Amino acid sequence: MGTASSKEAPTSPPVSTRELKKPWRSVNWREKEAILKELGDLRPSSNVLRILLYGPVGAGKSCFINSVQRALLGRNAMVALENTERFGKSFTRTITTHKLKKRGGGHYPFVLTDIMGLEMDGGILTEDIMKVLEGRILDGYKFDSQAPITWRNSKYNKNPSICDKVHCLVSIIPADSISRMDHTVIDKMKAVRQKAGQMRIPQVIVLTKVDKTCEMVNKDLRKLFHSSKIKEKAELGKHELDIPWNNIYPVKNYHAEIIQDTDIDALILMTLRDIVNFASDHVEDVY
Ligand SMILES: Nc1nc2c(ncn2[C@@H]2O[C@H](COP(=O)(O)OP(=O)(O)O)[C@@H](O)[C@H]2O)c(=O)[nH]1
Ligand SMILES: [Mg+2]
Repeated sequence: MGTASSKEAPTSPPVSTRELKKPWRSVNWREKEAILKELGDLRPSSNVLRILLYGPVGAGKSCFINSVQRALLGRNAMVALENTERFGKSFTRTITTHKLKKRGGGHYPFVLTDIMGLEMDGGILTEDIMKVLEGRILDGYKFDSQAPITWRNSKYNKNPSICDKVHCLVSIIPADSISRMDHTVIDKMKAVRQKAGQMRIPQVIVLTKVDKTCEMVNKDLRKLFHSSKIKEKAELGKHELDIPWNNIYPVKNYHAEIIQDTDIDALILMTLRDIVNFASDHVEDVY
């Protein structure tokens, strides 16, 4: 592992790859409507399932939130502000929870919580992420990279309910720069993972920017699980963060596309369905 990923490292051109005859994961690219129905029918044991997204700045957290909302609505939508590639420091400094709209009106019973990025220096403090896991930091709190929240703060939640706690922890990692991720960032992530493990919170890695990582995938997203390059990046993520192989989800986020793409939607929805189910199982098992 080399230097910074927090300051968006200069990106190398997409690398060509070996095409695996057998995909390393089998997926059904035509499942979109079935997943939408499944998510629409979901009645979790708590009013809300809270999914926390965290990772290095520029990893694609905000884009993932927007992509999820687009896939659910079947149209362009923007719920979270995205960073520009050249913008080094974390754009999001406050904790923000995004509700997700349903096509016919109303909202889904799951939310995505976005926090400040994990820069090497000046990023969110690990103590604060742990407090978020416990449901102790209310929406709108502005993170201070010099000092953790204290119980005196008006955004400190002294009595978190089930709905305030995190039910699935999602590490967002960019596939194209995973091998250049800084050790400080990885160590922060490991500390958070350990805490989440103690709380029995399920954990997932979402590997973004697969289109930037592999030219074959850039041309045809359905080649994703045939790409030796993406498999190699997923293996690296598994190794670095010690997450089970089947909890690693490569995705392409909407970033420049204005019109909807069935394959992007399918991949985002397949990922979302598993995350939501893990969160739902956790609530049933623990509370
Ligand atoms: N090519 C490509 N670019 C992406 C993808 N996801 C995010 N980006 C770009 O990466 C940059 C940072 O994304 P953003 O969501 O703001 O990162 P955040 O800091 O983690 O919230 C933006 O310029 C996005 O357009 C992806 O899957 N593919
Ligand atoms: Mg962001």
